Amino acid sequence: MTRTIYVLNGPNLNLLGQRQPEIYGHDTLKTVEDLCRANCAEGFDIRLLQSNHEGQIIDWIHEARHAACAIVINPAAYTHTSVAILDALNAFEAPVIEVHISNVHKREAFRHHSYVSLRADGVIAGLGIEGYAAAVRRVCSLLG
Ligand code: DHK
Repeated sequence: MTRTIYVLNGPNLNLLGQRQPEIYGHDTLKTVEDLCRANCAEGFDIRLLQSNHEGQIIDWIHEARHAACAIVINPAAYTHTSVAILDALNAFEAPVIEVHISNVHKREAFRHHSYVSLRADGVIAGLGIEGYAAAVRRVCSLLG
């Protein structure tokens, strides 16, 4: 049976490829989806989702409790603000990998803290969209 990796994306990532390309690059979320799928091992698939709404992301994390074998999440700005997303991830019992397209540590001080990192099994920042591919590969190797 195919195992599904949820690839969750937070606010403004629907504009990937259009907003601040000097920071986030020119590729779109569709390219991210294709890249993630191409990096899945046999027996795995991905479900890529994006929302600008915190509650929707929390609902998807709850859904993932019974529907996903792992979560790859770029919470975008919610990384730095959302105790609620952290709490939802703490109720998810399989691997969680946190991804940031940009190197958040090289940017404003408010981006240096992540609530999600308190739960994440791995954190990737600054690899551009290749960070998603690395996260998917890591999940597949962790879960065999
Ligand atoms: C994306 C965002 O939208 C920012 O709010 C984060 C993250 C960084 C990224 O690099 O993917 O601070």
